[in-house]
Amino acid sequence: MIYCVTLNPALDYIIELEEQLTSGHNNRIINKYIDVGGKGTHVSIALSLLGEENVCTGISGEKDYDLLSNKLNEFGVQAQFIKVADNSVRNNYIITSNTKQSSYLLTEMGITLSENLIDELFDSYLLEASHEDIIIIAGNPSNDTSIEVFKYFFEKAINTGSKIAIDLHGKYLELALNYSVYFAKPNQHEFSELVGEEIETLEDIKSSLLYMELKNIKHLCISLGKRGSVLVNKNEIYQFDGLQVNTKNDTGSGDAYFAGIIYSLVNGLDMIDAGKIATALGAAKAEEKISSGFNIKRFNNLKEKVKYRKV
Ligand code: TA6
Repeated sequence: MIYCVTLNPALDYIIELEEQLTSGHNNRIINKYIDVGGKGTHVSIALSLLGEENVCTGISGEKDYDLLSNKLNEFGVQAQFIKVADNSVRNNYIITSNTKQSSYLLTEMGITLSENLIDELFDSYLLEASHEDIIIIAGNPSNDTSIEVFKYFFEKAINTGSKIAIDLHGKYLELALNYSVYFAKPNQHEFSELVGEEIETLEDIKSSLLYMELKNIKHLCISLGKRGSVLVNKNEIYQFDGLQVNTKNDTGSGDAYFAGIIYSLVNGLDMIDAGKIATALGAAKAEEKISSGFNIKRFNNLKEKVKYRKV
């Protein structure tokens, strides 16, 4: 089973502007949408759209949970979260415009986790996780969740024996990489921070592979933003160019990409197929106005357009 864990889910309030957001201007709103927010939730939606069964779980505020759950149901995903009384699902705000520019993302803090909540999560929804399973931890806990509580969570996940796939950043990513992880997807800046030097070129990436060995990361992706991505495993590196598409909202593209890698790994596909699928999913998501999902026909069309090379 694949468990998609979101430690700080959200509702995304998407505001579509007539023009690119400009300070000092009257920025006219032409549309508004409410969608699922949070990274693990998006990975779960993408895997479900690809027909890959998974459990969408985590720890959520109780207020507005029904709205989050109903939005997930629209994609055929059943929400199975621990609900925390006297807390709300956080609201994130995304400002987009039909100008192919990247969106603006404004995120609320969310709920503070505790060891008791972590125990409740494992006892309720991760009890059966074992060495045959994958636990995806996508999205940080709220910033005011202590690193000790996150460590408590992460060690419980490791101790299930499941393969651990992470999309984390900052201190939480750093902590996670003290353990053996199955898949990690830092961006170029995060990877530079992790290896302690500026990673600019593919040569820099090649020379830093020792880091990956040392850190025992089985599969590594380094996202390079508009320049696409690099996929690395033991002794192979492939670079995949980004796709030029009619970007409506790039929020959630990284989550769709992540789901593409997981889908490929669980289906035994090689790195080339994995990179093409992930890149096409991220691009197809960017063509949607909301934060979740993608057009499956468009994804299949884009998949064959992905350019790549062995490094
Ligand atoms: O990756 C997209 C997204 O999940 C948005 O839906 C928005 O909710 C934001 O990222 C949440 O990111 P965070 O790292 O705060 O969990």
